[in-house]
Amino acid sequence: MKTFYNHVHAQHQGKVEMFRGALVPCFDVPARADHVLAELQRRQLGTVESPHTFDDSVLTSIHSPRYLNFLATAWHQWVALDAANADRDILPSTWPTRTFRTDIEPDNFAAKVGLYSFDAGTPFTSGTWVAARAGAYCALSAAQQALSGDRASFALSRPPGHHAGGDFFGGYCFLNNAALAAQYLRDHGMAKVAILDVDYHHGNGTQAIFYDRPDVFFASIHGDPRTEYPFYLGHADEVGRGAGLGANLNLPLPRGTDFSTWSDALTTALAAIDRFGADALVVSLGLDTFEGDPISGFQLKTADYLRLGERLAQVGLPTVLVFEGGYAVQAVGINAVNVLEAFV
Ligand code: Q9C
Ligand code: ZN
Repeated sequence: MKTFYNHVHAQHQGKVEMFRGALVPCFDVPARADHVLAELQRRQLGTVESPHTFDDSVLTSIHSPRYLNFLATAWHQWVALDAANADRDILPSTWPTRTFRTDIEPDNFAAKVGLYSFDAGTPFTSGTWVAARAGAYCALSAAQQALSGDRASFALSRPPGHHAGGDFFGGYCFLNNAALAAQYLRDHGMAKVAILDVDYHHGNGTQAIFYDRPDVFFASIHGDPRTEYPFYLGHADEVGRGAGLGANLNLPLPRGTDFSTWSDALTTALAAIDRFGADALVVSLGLDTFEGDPISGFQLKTADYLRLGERLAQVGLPTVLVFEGGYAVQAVGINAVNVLEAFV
């Protein structure tokens, strides 16, 4: 199994995020990816490569040109406001909620940041664009590998992607790596692609991107949005729209859910993916379902990730695994590589 590793992920290093009225240290730290890489190397699981690069047209297959232009220029705009901003991260503080217009991009920088985001937990830093773009290239390279016949490939990158929509960032995510991989598979001969999102948090960005489409099935197992982030999407009655009706499956579970219940939801999701008849599978591989995760509420144990890897392999499809959340830094490497090792 090939791993495409984002060698510049540490250039995205947020300082603080807003939590209960205070700025607290970021949970998406570079050490997360470092631990996964170290564990892959310790177990000598396949090869680790740098991603290939891709044309901008590949990014615009999922993200709007004005959003990509914002991401590419945001840091420069921020420092141009005040040279002292170079020492501070960009953090959104105002948003266009219901009744506001989103068709006009404001000139004001803070207003632009709000237009293209949905929370105050996702700092944009000097290296965010470079890191996020290289991460997208990792997911695309892994998709290429699947097209060339590899049974499984892994995109090891941060920042994660599944909360990012076509034109917004949030939930620590900027570019939707899993969506880009799925679209790349679609554009290169795979007629039907399934995305399985096993991150603790609902993949609102991925769902929104494909909600109207019949060719990409999205299934997600996650904390119930009535109590869990991202709160405003991920309910069981969201089943797709228009031509996409029936191609979206949400399986929300209560805080405290353990592997036996979680595993039943996985059975449901995999059965639905089988009925859909996908040609390839993209997995949004979040490890924040772990019992020791500091910001999540499921109770999966380290050995359970071996069972997950076995179940994913049993689907029998070319599979692209994309690293998402997982904030128990000491365990995330072992847990992620348990999935991968059991798969191969
Ligand atoms: N104080 C992913 O797992 N808010 N994103 C958490 C913690 C945001 C998680 C609040 C969580 C986003 C990719
Ligand atoms: Zn998550």
